[in-house]
Amino acid sequence: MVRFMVFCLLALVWSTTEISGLRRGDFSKVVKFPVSSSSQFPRAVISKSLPPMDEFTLCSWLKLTSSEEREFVFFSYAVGNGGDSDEIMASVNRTTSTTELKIKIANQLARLSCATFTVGNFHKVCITWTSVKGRVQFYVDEDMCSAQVNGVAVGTQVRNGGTIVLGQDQDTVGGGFSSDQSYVGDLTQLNLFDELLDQDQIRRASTCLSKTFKYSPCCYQEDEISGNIISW
Ligand SMILES: *[C@@H]1O[C@H](CO)[C@@H](O)[C@H](O)[C@H]1NC(C)=O
Ligand SMILES: [Ca+2]
Repeated sequence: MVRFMVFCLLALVWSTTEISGLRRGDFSKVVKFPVSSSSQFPRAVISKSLPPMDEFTLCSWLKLTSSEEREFVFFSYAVGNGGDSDEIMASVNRTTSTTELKIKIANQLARLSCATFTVGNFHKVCITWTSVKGRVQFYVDEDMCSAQVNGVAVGTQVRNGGTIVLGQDQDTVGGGFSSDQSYVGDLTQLNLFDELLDQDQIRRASTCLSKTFKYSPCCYQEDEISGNIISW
């Protein structure tokens, strides 16, 4: 068990590394995003094309290690050519009084303040969206964060063929980064499903069902489910 944990805690620092074929059990368990003032660094690009999606569930373990009051973008997927073409952008936004989770889908924003998300600890964050009524739900650890948000990108589809970047916001496809939106901390087990997971499935999606390691990012269990689009 100890060896397994050590293996899990091995970390890599990426700058402009291309990550291909993320799979469960890969060496690259945790990506560390150190503090940087460069607008280019740190970031990681996943070479993976997404299908068009009219609903999705995005889950990731996040440990934000900065208490700066600003936005920290952990996932961005951009399609098209130029402009602020956020097809999907997910972030944590900290202020003195709140920590909110944000997602932009087709450039439309949903945000929710989630008291259970704290700096310096690993949390499993899941965000679901469906084009039906444009409903967005945020989950931290095993619980849904208060109310759902409606009216986000109603009746639209997330387009295929874009580029996924972890740890930075793309204002253009594969570029347009800014240091004041960069993610600072650890990120692991990012899973993307082109389906709307329900509460029970959310619990099983990269959730450590093992009691001992409940809030550790490294505890795969038999009945855990992983993303059919991105599986880490
Ligand atoms: C962060 O949250 C605050 C408070 O809700 C808000 O005023 C601010 O615009 C947000 N920043 C971003 C980048 O969304
Ligand atoms: Ca930006």
